[in-house]
Amino acid sequence: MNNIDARTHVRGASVYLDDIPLINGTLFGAAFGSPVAHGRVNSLDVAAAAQMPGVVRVFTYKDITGENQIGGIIPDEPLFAEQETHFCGMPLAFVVATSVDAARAAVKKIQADITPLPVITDPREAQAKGELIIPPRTFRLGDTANAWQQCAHIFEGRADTNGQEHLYIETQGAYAVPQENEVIRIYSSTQGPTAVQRAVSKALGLPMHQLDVEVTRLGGGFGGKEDQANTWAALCALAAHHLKKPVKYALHRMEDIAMTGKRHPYSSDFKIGLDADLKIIAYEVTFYQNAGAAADLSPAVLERTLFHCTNSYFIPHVTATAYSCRTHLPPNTAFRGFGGPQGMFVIEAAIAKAATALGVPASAIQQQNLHHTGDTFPYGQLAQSEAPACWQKAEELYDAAAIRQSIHDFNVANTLYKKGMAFMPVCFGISFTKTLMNQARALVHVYTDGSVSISTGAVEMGQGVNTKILQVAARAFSIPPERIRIQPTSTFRIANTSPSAASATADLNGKATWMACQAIMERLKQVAAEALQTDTAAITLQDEQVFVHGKASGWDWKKLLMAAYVKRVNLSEHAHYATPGIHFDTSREKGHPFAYHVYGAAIVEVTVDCLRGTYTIDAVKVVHDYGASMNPAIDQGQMEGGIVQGIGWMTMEEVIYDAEGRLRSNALSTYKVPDIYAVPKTIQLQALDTRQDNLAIFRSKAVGEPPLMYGIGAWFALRDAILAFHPAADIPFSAPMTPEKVLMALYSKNGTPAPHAKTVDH
Ligand code: LUZ
Ligand code: MOS
Repeated sequence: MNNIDARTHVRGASVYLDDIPLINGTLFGAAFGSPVAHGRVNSLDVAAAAQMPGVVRVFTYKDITGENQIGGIIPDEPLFAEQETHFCGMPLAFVVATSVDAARAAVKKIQADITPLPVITDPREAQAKGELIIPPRTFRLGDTANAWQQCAHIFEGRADTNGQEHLYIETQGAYAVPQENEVIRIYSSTQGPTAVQRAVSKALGLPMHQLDVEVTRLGGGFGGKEDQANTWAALCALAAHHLKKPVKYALHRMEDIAMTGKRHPYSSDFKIGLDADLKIIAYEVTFYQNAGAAADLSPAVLERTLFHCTNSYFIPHVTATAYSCRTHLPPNTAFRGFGGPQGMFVIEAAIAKAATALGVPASAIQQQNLHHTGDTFPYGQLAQSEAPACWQKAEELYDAAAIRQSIHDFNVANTLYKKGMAFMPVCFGISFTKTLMNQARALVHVYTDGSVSISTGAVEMGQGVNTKILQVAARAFSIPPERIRIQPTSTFRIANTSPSAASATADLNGKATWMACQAIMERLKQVAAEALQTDTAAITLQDEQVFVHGKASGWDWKKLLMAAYVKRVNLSEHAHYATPGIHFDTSREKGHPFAYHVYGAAIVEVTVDCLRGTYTIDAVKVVHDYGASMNPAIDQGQMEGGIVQGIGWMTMEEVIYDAEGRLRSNALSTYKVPDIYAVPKTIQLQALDTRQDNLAIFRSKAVGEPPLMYGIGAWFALRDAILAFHPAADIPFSAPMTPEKVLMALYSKNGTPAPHAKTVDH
């Protein structure tokens, strides 16, 4: 079925935060962020700002009625800086005025006297100075220390991946509207309504039952609104609480880019050992995660890096250590893949390094080491592996041998253009790595007119989760989708929700919806069974509005409902789902954390212009483990979007902070994202047949995050093309592979010099 938001989207009628009709008297906020990444605040002068026309009040930490704290996993993040600033953009004050322009004009009048302190932006430097968010963690399998002796080949190296701006089309924002009796309704552009409710509750010192966080939909989240919508909601709610007036703040794009955290940059060291047959025997890896100035979700992201550090491969001896390093950048946060992609890049780099040194294609090492069902992951879970199946199907369906041959022929025939290819297998664990978060609830009401209302904790952010939940209910009740409405997500209807994240939202909330619908159906069946034994006329109502004559059978949906209602049968249900069978013991770093894994394999093809360093991504050809997709159109959209987003991260998006911790890539003029010319010319998708899992909703596997990681193949395909031009090129494992880096590698002085371009192609 179509995405249920399609009609309002194409007519511009979908309501986002900034489209909510304003209540008379609404005030507008703007934050003043620290201009100094790390510093001692000597004074903050807001007097001039307070005198500006239209300004109602300027708030600082002194106005906080609860605790000056919005940290989630670890309480280490003040809402407002007090005596010290920890990153550029850290809120120091919040101006509230009668118009957006007045608020912003007043922000410019705020004077902060801040003595700069030493700034750390590099995670390795932070680690060396003991600046860690949490103690380091190590996942172990086998015994690497003794395994190196069995290795015929050992390679070591370093790999770096940069951050990534979320660039959701809708920026962050909130609108807090006071109700009677100190209740505040907060419209928030958040993936985690409960996270917002908790953060506001703490900052304001109000119980959660006075905070109704409501979300209709987001214009994208990508992880950026899993934890970082809290700040804006807390600022607006604080002001609304003091002023008893509605307060709104929708961030400008440049504020959003400068003040919010991004994907974590990682710097990593690897050591990989193979035997003479190219079996990977041992792998040691150390990850330095750039967490930014506060924990945010970094410990959970770090954990997922460890979970995915061997990607789709079985390696008998693994030691993986990860440091979450505190720096003076905005706290980095969830981003599609959640640390997994960063871990996968490093193992792919290790394999590529080994392959080049041994003179074999990387795919020979990759394929040979894919894990099989029954192999153990370093964290103890046993694989139900589709890795070899996806790989083989991709190889056959897309004729990898022919692709390889045609690239070879092209490269022989051309001097100034070179093509390259890479295989990218993906294995992604589905479940929040924190077991307790794998729960969801659904509230289903069936009305006596036959219409159905559904509330869950799921947040629609363009991923189509509401459509999928509606499909679940339509199937459960066997009624047309038009009879069903998915309501906005609200903390007053559904409590204690996990954020819409981890690719698990449709699974968790869909299962809860199914359970609620089933419970109602059981009661309706009972009513129907009893009615069939009596005179059907006996259960009609006097009211002719309500009386429904059935056809030959005498029964339809509405009549059944009415019969149930007359018999005082409950037509509502609140169901709770918790993923069964998952557990993880962090003291041993072993367990069964994931409900299931999603697999896939991609072939990525590129062409490099060896004079300019520019390139095109020619094709991404994928075999993906969808299970029994319940909505192929939505899932295809998720795939294509994820692939392009992954390619952007790997090839062009360059987050740059200077040594003082100021963001230099703070607008779309300086931060390049994929446009229509950058997307692959061809994206081919093929589902793996008949691979399903019971813990996926209707055996339709999670599709949100895994496709992003196919984008990693673009980096390695570019490397392949560069090596075709200059076989001894010096290509640091450093992402993104921008055209500048391609050019430097093409003409790197390392090893044999680049062949001179004497002839021009015809
Ligand atoms: N968020 C989270 C996530 O809190 N825990 C996770 O395991 C996760 N995984 C992927 C994306 N977001
Ligand atoms: Mo996420 S990275 O909020 O699933």
